[in-house]
Amino acid sequence: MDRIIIENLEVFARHGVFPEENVLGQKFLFSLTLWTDTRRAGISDALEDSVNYGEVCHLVQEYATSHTFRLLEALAENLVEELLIRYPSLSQVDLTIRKPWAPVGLPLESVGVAISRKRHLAFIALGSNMGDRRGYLDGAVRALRERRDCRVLQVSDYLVTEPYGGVEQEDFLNGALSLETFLSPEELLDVLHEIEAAADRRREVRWGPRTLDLDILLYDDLVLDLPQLTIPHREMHLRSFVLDPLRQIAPWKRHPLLGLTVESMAEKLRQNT
Ligand code: A4P
Ligand code: MG
Repeated sequence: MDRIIIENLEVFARHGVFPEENVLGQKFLFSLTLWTDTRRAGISDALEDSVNYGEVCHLVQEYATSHTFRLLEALAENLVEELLIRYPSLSQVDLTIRKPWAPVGLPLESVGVAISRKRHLAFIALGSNMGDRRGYLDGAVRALRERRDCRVLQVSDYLVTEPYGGVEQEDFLNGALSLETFLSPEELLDVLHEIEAAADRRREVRWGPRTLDLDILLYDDLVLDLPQLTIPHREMHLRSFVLDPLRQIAPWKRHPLLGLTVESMAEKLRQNT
C-alpha cells in the first residue's frame, strides 16, 4: 500500500502528567505515515484525488493545541481516530509523538509513543423474537450509527425465520449489517452487549427467546478463539437465518476458515434442506 509521510512536525502544546507541563507547555514532534492508495492522484496529478499533507499538518497542530491530555498514549489514540474519521480514504495511520524536552531529570534525546491503527470491516447478525422485533433491530442499527468509532455501511432486509436450535418459541426477525470500526473484536463485543442490555435483553435460556441478539459473524479475515469470543461465528455456515440476510449485503465475502463465499454457503445450505 502507498503511503504519505510527514516527519517531525513541531508543535508547542501542553500535554503531560505534571501540572507544570500543562501550564508552561513544551515542544512535541509528530511523525505520521498515512496509508492510502495514491494511484489515482498519481495519474490525475490533482490534489483532490489525494490526502493533502498540508491540511493534515494543520489539523494535527490544531488538535494538539486545542486539547490537553496527560498521556501521549491518549493524545495519539484520539488524534489517529480523528484523522481516520476525517479522511475516509486512509486505511491506516501510523503515528509517533516525541517529547524532546520531557521532564525526566536525565539527559536524553527524546521520549515518545508510536501507534498504528486501521479500519476493520465487520459483519454483525441481528435477531429478535420478542415484543417489537423490528423496533429492537432498528434500535440496534441506530445505536451503532450514533457511535464515532463505528460506521454502518449496509443493512440487509429483516427476514422472518423459523426458530433454530430445538427450543419451542416464536418466529425470529433476522438481519445482518456491515460496519467499519476502529474497535478491537473484544471491544466490539462489549459494545454489542451494551446495546443488547439496553434492549432489556436477559440471558436466561441458551438459544431461547430474546428481545435482541447481536453476534459478530466476521471481522476482516480474522480467526479468533477466546473463551468469550469466537470469530468467525461458530456454525454461521449452518444457519440460513444468518446467511440469507448476509448474502444480500456481502455475497462475495469468504469464510476465512472454510474458504467458501457467503453466496456458496447459503446455496449449499438451501440444497441440503
Ligand atoms: N460469543 C462467542 N462468540 C461470539 C460472537 N462471534 N459474537 C459469546 C457474539 N457473541 C459471541 O451468547 C453467549 C456468548 O457467546 C456471549 O456472551 C459471547 O461471549 P448470548 O448471546 O449471550 O447467548 P445466546 O445467543 O443464547 O447463545 P448463542 O450461542 O450466542 O446463540 P446463538 O448462536 O446466537 O443462537 N433461530 C432463528 N431463526 N434466528 C435466530 O436469531 N438465534 C438463536 C441463538 C437460536 N435460534 C435462532 C436464532
Ligand atoms: Mg448471541
